[in-house]
Amino acid sequence: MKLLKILPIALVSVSLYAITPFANFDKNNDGVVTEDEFYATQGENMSQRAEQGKMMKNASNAPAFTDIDANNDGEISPDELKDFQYNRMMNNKGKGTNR
Ligand SMILES: [Ca+2]
Ligand SMILES: [Ca+2]
Repeated sequence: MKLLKILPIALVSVSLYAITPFANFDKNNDGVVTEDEFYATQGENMSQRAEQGKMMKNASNAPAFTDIDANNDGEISPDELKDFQYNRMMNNKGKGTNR
């Protein structure tokens, strides 16, 4: 039953970004996420998981700020985050890992 071992990893990598709400990223509540806020939140998520003893197998898969900032204005809007999370979910479902 290899599937049982693979599944939790897939769930973790999806949940990390699919479930993190915009408000978690937007530390100062100004309605946009800056690069600093983005990486600060990402760092918190990763260190939390490291503390729980789950090393980040998917750390290298972590999205870059520029992946989410679709219009390259240096800020992530709620829509940009939503689109990114949606696309990521679709990619995970449809293609799986094809590296
Ligand atoms: Ca902000
Ligand atoms: Ca933007």
